Amino acid sequence: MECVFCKIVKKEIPAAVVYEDEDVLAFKDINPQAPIHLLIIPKNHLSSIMEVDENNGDIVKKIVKVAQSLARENNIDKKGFRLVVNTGDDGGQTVHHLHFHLLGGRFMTWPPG
Ligand code: DGP
Repeated sequence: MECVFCKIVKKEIPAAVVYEDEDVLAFKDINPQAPIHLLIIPKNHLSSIMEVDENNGDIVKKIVKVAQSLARENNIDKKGFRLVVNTGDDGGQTVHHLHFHLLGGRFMTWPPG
């Protein structure tokens, strides 16, 4: 079965898109864990952060820039936010297409569960 985030990229399933360019897509998480919970993904399929290397690493810089501008747009840049990349089973990754969670709008506790 095809990756659910690839399907969102191809507009085969709907998502509340908040940012899009030729390489990056950002949309609202379907199961928000904070008042602001966005997912920022590369359009090209990478299974996890473990697949980032010198050939495709520019995408991470782009995603960080998108995260910064979405944080500003949502007025959480000054108060703070969390940018999270769950990786693998122990990391709690359930969708195997690299994604950065941008969470904000409430105080985040530490350590995470
Ligand atoms: P993770 O556990 O880090 O792999 O996070 C996957 C996130 O993806 C989880 O918070 C729920 C979200 N998600 C899963 N399927 C969909 C979907 O079809 N649409 C949207 N918008 N989010 C999804």
